[in-house]
Amino acid sequence: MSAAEAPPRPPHSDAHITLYRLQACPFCERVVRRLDELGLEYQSRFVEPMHGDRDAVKRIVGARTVPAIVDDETGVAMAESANIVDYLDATYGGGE
Ligand SMILES: N[C@@H](CCC(=O)N[C@@H](CS)C(=O)NCC(=O)O)C(=O)O
Repeated sequence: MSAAEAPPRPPHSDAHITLYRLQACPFCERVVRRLDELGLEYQSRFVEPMHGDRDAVKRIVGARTVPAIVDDETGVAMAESANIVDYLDATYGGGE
């Protein structure tokens, strides 16, 4: 099927964002709140509680802290809740 024949994909309706997070992590909840406010679907990946056991996250985003996100639609991978919220607003916030 060519791209022209493909069914239209509603903007940002697929879970192309992966959120690396921990239970009861206030920084993660901040990102979750913004994802919800923006109506973005996302997949949660709960990471190892021990910081030293988070090599997979380190490989993907360059840091072991959570939250971290990977956005397959834009190719962005990043950590730091404030930066993630800014990124989500800039990318999906509709210019508000
Ligand atoms: N400045 C970071 C702080 C994130 C943070 O401290 N996350 C905790 C979990 S709530 C963590 O990953 N701690 C392990 C570590 O600091 O290496 C942010 O805003 O995202």
